[in-house]
Amino acid sequence: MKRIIFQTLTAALLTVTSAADASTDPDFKRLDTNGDGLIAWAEYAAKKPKSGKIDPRRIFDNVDTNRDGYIDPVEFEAMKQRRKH
Ligand SMILES: [Ca+2]
Ligand SMILES: [Ca+2]
Repeated sequence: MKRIIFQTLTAALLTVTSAADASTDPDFKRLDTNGDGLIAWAEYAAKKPKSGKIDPRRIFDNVDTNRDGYIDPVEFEAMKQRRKH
């Protein structure tokens, strides 16, 4: 019984640690519609963020710097940082 509680606590702590980035960002959450912590192209396209005349696919590929087809919280945060400058 105690072992199960310990494992649950460990899992909860790991979740808190990994959430200390853009995954808590309301903009990220808005785009991550299925809540798996990654923004897929389908999720991004469905929301069609305001991007002027720029092709949203190009924006997505720009943000997805490791080219795995998903925008993760680190990539999202890096994109926001770039936009500030
Ligand atoms: Ca998702
Ligand atoms: Ca990526």
